[in-house]
Amino acid sequence: MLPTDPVAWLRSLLETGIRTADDTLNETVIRLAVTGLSRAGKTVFIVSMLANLLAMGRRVDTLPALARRIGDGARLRSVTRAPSGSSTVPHFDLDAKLEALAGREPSWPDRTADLSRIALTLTLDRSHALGRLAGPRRVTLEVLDYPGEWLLDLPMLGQDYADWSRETMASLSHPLRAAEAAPFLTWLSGVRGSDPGDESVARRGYTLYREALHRLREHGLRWLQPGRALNPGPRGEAPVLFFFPLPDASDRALPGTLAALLADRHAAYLDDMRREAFRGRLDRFDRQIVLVDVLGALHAGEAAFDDTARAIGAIARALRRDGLLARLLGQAQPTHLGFAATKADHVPATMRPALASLLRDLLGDAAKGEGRSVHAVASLRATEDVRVMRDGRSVEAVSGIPLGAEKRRSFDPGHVPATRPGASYWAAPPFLFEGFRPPLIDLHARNGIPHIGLDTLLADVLGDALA
Ligand SMILES: Nc1nc2c(ncn2[C@@H]2O[C@H](COP(=O)(O)OP(=O)(O)OP(=O)(O)O)[C@@H](O)[C@H]2O)c(=O)[nH]1
Ligand SMILES: [Mg+2]
Repeated sequence: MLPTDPVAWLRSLLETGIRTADDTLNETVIRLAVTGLSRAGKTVFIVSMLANLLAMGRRVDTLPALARRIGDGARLRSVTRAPSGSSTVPHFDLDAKLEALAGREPSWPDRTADLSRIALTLTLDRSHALGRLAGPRRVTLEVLDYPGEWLLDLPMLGQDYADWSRETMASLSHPLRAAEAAPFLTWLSGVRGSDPGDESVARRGYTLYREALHRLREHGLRWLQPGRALNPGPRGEAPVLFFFPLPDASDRALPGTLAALLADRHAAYLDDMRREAFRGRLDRFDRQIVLVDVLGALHAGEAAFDDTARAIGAIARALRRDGLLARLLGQAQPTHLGFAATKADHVPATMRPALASLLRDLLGDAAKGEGRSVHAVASLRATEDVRVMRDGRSVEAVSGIPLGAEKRRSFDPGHVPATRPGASYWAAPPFLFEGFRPPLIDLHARNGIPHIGLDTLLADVLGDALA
């Protein structure tokens, strides 16, 4: 049959040919960064994504939207674990995490303490005749996991010590922060930047400041810098960390003073982070997924919610094409950026569109544009949707086994606002957020892992590279 539009046909044939030649020469590598503040759900997301991709390779229909996306242009032959080669980054131990989740007493993964990496290889049959001659295509998907606390070091890269001190002292004046940081602030009132640069003073101030950060994290606050004070990583608490903000930090501290000592430490910390944590690791990625625990923040109250909103705003700005990362590290902007509110199984299906909409509202312009999408997901669905009575009316709710309990219970979590909530929302009874026991999954998750919306998110972020 003759093509109806020969020019378009010729163009598509040429494009196919070019793509095929490209694919033949290159085994494609996709680097996917899964980022998010601490406890956002990164590790669980990675476990679920990998287990579900491996199950999809075994023909289990566990990621239908992604399978549909791939089915149009190519067919998935297999999904296997790629050898870790000579990577210097520690290996992400998927098996150990799956064993813990699939155990008799299923348990969630521990807090992540260091960067780790894992890769899968997807082998795809080409759908078009020209491509089939060239044989199957191999796409290696590389994923990095790391402690969420480190992400907030990103906005620090754009500030000097005086700027950072000013900003940090201003946020410590917020009542909740001031109360939790009281021992540090009281001690600080007896200290001047012009005091001699004494190591033991630096150490004492750092210890008190770090303790304040730990208490604030327990309150659900997320704007906590520097990240390594909370999670020092495998190298431990090195002296480069021993700094804290000063109320009278200035751009021109005299040599030998405490202010100069702390400014030097701060500069060395940023330098170390650029070299060790970001360059060559978090900076060279093609695709990015940003996870946000919006529901946990709603539950933690207005101060924690505002804090999370501020943190994700700063991170989204850093990730812009002209943003901080690009300027500081010469990094190319990822082509696809997916934002997701996690743990969406804590609310019934009818509320999930509002959850995605709330995240979209918090992100503003960062979520707009080509290749950007916003979702509500549960990486590991621990609940079912049910109906309960509220004020004499039947309403949708969820049911699951609370952590530490044996029996399933129903929860009516409350309302999720579709846009950033105002004073009346915070005055109403708080949003209920209970930890649930992970669901029972088969050993090694051979049949995949129950989730909500992971397939749509992956189709948006990775689909074009696999189709
Ligand atoms: N019900 C439910 N809980 C989840 C889900 N994902 C994460 N969680 C909960 O959130 C906690 C944190 O998840 P992680 O994946 O460990 O979070 P993280 O972002 O890796 O945290 P850090 O390593 O501390 O930065 C888990 O221990 C679970 O209690 C989900 O899909 N459903
Ligand atoms: Mg983690």
